[in-house]
Amino acid sequence: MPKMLPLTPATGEMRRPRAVRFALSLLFGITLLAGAPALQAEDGYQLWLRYAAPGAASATASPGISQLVAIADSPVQKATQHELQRGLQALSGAAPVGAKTVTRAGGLLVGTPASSPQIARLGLDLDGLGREGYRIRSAVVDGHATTVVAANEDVGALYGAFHVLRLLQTGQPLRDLDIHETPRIAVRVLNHWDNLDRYVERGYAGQSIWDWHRLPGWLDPRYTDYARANASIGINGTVLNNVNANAEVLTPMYLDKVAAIAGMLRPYGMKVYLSARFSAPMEIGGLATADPLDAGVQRWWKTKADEVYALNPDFGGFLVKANSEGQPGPQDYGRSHADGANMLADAVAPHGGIVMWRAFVYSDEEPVDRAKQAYNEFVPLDGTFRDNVLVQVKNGAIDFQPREPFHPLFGAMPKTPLMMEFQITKEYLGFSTHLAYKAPLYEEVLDADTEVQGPGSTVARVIDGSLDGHALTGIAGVANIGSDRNWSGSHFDQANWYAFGRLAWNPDLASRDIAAEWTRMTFSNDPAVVEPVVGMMMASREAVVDYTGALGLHHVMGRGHHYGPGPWVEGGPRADWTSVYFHRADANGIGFDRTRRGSDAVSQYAPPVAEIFDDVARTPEEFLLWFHHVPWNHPMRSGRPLWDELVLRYDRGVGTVRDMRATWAGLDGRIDAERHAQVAAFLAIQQDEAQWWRDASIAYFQSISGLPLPAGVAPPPHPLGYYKALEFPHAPGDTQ
Ligand code: GCV
Repeated sequence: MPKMLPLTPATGEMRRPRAVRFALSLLFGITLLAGAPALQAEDGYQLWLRYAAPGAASATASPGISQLVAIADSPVQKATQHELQRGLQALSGAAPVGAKTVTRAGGLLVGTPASSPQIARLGLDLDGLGREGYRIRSAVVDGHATTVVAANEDVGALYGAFHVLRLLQTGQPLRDLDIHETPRIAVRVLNHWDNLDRYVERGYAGQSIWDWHRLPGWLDPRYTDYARANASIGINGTVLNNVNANAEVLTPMYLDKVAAIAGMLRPYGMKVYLSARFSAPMEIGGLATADPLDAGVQRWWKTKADEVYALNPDFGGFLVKANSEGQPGPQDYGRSHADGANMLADAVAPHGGIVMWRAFVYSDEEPVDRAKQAYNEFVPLDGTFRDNVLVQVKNGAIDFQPREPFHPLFGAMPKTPLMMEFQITKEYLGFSTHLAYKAPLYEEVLDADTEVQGPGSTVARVIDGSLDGHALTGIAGVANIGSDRNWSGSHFDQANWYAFGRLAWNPDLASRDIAAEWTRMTFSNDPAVVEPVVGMMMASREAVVDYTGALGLHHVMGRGHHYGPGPWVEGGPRADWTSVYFHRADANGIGFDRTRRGSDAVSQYAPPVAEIFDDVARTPEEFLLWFHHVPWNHPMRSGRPLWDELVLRYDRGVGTVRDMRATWAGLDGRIDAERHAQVAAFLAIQQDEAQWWRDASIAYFQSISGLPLPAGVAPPPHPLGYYKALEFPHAPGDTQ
């Protein structure tokens, strides 16, 4: 056995004897605290990595850990060891090292066969785990019951270490384990819509965490905590800047700053990517064109890529928003999206980089339904992209609405790897003050069946590459992270970051299980907390759908800032930025006819799905007004006419928020006061705003339908004009 060292902070490494440089052993007494720990003020900074003792119920279930052997030579190994040291030390609470449990308790051995002779001797089968996978196995090592975390590469061991910490935090026993984990999707990235002046587009959590002005001289320790949090859920990359990109990020001054951030994220298995502005060769390169078929432009990008990689050898690649919402792109020169993507792909290919080319494109000059445009533009290009290009597709065809049917591109481009783009930030689900747990939304889309190759051709199988045999696979989440102390603007919005990472690793996980796991680590393992909190979370997204507009209504929010209701929004620069374009309400009925008799968007889906969406009787009611224009008295499955059903959904949404608020109030004393108070205050805001959405929407749609409210339903307290006159010139997150 390697020599035992006392439990010391990370700085103790300096004094390690040379003989044990490759392997550090630490003695831990993990006596999980009996009973609920005393509640301490918490500000949410620790996220789900609080490493609070899981409580009495769990203490007996876990044998604890007496000894840690974690290799600590490479930066990734050091990060792993630091995290284990930090986690195990915190989880041991106030128990003295050498407490009774220590002598009989097991150990933890973490590493790879290459870095640990002990792991090599175990001869565990690590085939199929790849670079990032790991195995956790209960074994007897040198006569001691041991939990072994073994991987082919250091980063796999890091992920495995976080898995063990998760088991401990959630009070699960470390015995009889034989866990194999590999990520189902290769590129698991956050997309920061962060500008270089630290303004975050659609950000509701303060400024950008990237302190560009002080970089590279000041390396905020927060970057390490960011990387720890991401690694703990398997996120392996981040796009630092907004897709509405500023070319300056590609200048030498900023590339130095980018390399400094990359250096802090690298030990946690994270790569850095940049959003590239297509016209950069003109704006910062002095060229007269950005035409992707121009030899000078191609040379410029190759040289730029060489410069980026010289500073940052494992740079991930570029993300591009082109010819969308005013951004420059290849179509400015009569070229296709494939021409543009391939030019950039050729520039990064020699360095192993990739290009993530967004399919979020639409033009108001295009007379067809906005929901059809991405499909129309991209499907003809299938098979023409380079091997290192991923086409990044939003989960739905409009724009991160509280509910959308899955994007028809999924399954329609079998020769091209499509990556998923989810929004973690809540542009359309109440910013950071509304409690809306988005994992059920993600799950609904991932589980949706495209039927392109028969039943079971789920969106998850499109993006994990298994349906069409792609090895390059990806998923992106538009980050909700900012400079706020609690990272995400609200405590519950941390759950959306967490859930995104967990589903990116394994799209088959259930949103309820993820909610329970997160709640245990973030708040408490006490069932009297876990059950009600998970209940609130699981009801929350549907509540938002209900009070903002159910039954397939979409894009009915305030103009520009997207804060609050705006079903009356019309006119302005383009029709497809208005609400009336999408709900099409008139005296006879409501909804967008996307059937074969209407815009025919249904035909972009595989025939079995198209048949269902085309048939008003078979379309799921949650998508009714997405695909059909129906009369106000359309009979619903409840037996009620559509108008009554819609009104009752608004009321139901407000009612769910009222219930969530009462549930949370009942948790007073079981959650630390600081976090409890902020959540309570935000729920009060949410209740007021849910009521506002409900009142304003009913006032507007009643002015169109001319119908009375169902019996017992309260009329909106103000006339429609009152709601229409409200203005919010400084609402956060708007486009600059
Ligand atoms: C980054 C929506 C948002 C924009 C965003 C755009 C996109 O339109 O409102 O802020 O721009 O989507 O995804 O590119």
